[in-house]
Order: sequence, then C-alpha cells, then structure tokens
Amino acid sequence: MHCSHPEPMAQAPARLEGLVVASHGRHCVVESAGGERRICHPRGKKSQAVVGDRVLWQPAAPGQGRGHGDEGTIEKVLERRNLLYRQDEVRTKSFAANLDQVLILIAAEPVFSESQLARALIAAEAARITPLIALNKSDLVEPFARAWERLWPYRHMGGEQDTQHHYRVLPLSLSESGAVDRDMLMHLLAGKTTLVLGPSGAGKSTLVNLLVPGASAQTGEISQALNSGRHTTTTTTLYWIDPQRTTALIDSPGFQEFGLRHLAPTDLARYMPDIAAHAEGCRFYNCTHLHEPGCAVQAQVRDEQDAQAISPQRYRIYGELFAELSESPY
Ligand SMILES: Nc1nc2c(ncn2[C@@H]2O[C@H](COP(=O)(O)OP(=O)(O)OP(=O)(O)O)[C@@H](O)[C@H]2O)c(=O)[nH]1
Ligand SMILES: [Mg+2]
Ligand SMILES: [Zn+2]
Repeated sequence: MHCSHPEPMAQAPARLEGLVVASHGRHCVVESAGGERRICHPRGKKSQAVVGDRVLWQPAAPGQGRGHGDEGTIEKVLERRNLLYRQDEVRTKSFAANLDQVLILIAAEPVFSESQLARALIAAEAARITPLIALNKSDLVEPFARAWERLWPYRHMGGEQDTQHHYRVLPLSLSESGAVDRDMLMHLLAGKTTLVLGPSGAGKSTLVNLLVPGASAQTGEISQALNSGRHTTTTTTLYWIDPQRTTALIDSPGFQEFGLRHLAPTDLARYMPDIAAHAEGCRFYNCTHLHEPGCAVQAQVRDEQDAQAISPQRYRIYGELFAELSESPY
C-alpha cells in the first residue's frame, strides 16, 4: 500500500549517497558506496535521474518495497558536472551525466551516417565533454577502407604541423580482440567515465564485453540490427572495468536520430572546429557563413585533403543543421 503521509522526522532513515548505474524508464539501479546495487524509484516527478548521476537515496522501510526486498527511493539528484542529451521536436533524451569523455563508435558496417556523427560531436562539444571517435570492424577490409577515407576530415581537422588534431580517430577490430586494441583502449579509458555512443550494430556492447570481465552484455548479429531496425541493447548501463571502481564504461542503445534543438543556430560554428578555425576571418562579425560576402569559411570549402580545408560534406551538414535549428518549434 502506498503511504502518502510524511514520516515523523525522528523516524526518517538517513539519506545515503549513491551512483545511478542503469536506468529503465521510471526506475533506476543505484549503486551504494559499498558497491551493492538496488532498484530505486524516484520520489515524485522531479528527480529524473540518468546514468552517471550522483543521488541521495533511502532504503525502503521493511515491508514497503514492491516485492524485491532491496528497493529504495531516490530523494534528490545531486548537481551535475555535465549532461549529454539530444533533443528533437517532441522530446528530450538524456544519455548520461558526469562524463569524462564520450567514445563515438561507428563501424565499417553498417555504413555510418556522417550527419549523425557530426551531430554527436557537436552535442559533446556543447556539453564540454571530450569526444573520441573509433571506427570498428577493420577486418572487413574494403568497407573499412571506404569508411576510413570518409573520416579524413575528422582525422585531420584542426591539424597543426601535422601533429595535433582536434579529434582522435582510432581504428579497431573488436571481435578479433587483438591485445593491441585492448591495451590501447585501457590506456585511453583508465581512471575515467566514458559513455560509448553510436548507431546500432557498431559494436558498443562487444567493446564492453572485451574490457569488462563478466559483463556479458548482449550483442546482436549485424543482419538482425540492419533488417529489423531492432536494437540489441535497450537500456543504458554503467560497468566498472576494474575492481577498484575507478574506470567506467557506459553501454547505451544505438541511436538513429540525433536532434540538436537545444542549440542556437548561431552557436553551431563554435562547435564545429574546422569551421570555427576560420570564422574569425569573416568580414561581418555576425556572419552566418551561408551567403555573406567576405566569408572566410565559405572561402575554405573545397574537396581537398588539406587540414585547413572545410570538406563540402561538413559544410553541407552545417547548412542543413543551421536551417533545422532556425525553424520555429511551433
Ligand atoms: N566483423 C566484425 N564484426 C564485429 C566486430 N565487432 C563487433 N562485431 C559484430 O557486430 C554485431 C553488433 O555488435 P554489438 O556489440 O551488438 O553492437 P551494438 O553497437 O552494441 O548495437 P546495439 O546494442 O543495437 O546498439 C555483432 O554481431 C558483433 O559480433 C568487428 O570488429 N568485426
Ligand atoms: Mg549493444
Ligand atoms: Zn562567414
């Protein structure tokens, strides 16, 4: 039975701090300081917790759980360091909070959408979370070579003397689980909380299984993901790579659409490093880089493998996003 009367102060159990490690719609799994995990329900509608959130929670009083015996209530979501989310016309979808980095995982197959990749990168930049890009399935030689080529601008943008690039792009072959990949990944992830984000079938859960002993995250055949449009992973879950719980990997369901309605069109250029690199040189301080004379961005759009160039695809994506974000939401 649900009790709506406030409990007397003297009997109120202590509020404990915990970490949200999974979210299933309304309820969450909260990990206590000691490492035990239990299902918690939010108190009221306000506390919409997401994976990575630090929360204050209370164990359910004996007999008040909903049958599993180990339940609790989320009383408060503590202040977030950051929150990665997407927003389309109708709804906002939070991915995770308090992240150190986001690993955008795409693959040779299924062929990735450059527009979705660009959107995920923009969302990460806007949330001030460091993005990494990884291209998986290098064992599929020809599709991999084509995908790697398509990533040329991402591998080189912001290049200074050919050494420092804005984005790090890693080639991977996760199902072959080469020791090299594993060591390199461990090095990049150590001590951090990393959200693995990407389209369905890219290998996000395969990555989790490779690095997390005993994770047994479900993985799906490519054909299934492609043909049925089904996602193998349906909830976001945080896994610890090490027993000391210092390095975390967050598996997430594949995304198809990545709305950026929370951003202003005039802020887009700031979040696209290849465009930002030239925007200072425009004649008008409020240049939209779409049609103005003396635009230093438009002057750099060319189909050349030059780290200073802006690829025609990137410029097209910028224009499409600018138009999309300029539409009235009503
Ligand atoms: N050829 C090849 N296949 C791979 C590789 N890595 C993963 N796969 C396969 O790709 C398929 C999809 O992998 P998952 O890990 O389930 O993909 P996911 O990104 O978690 O997909 P969702 O959960 O639907 O978002 C599985 O059949 C994997 O075995 C790889 O390096 N090479
Ligand atoms: Mg998965
Ligand atoms: Zn301009």
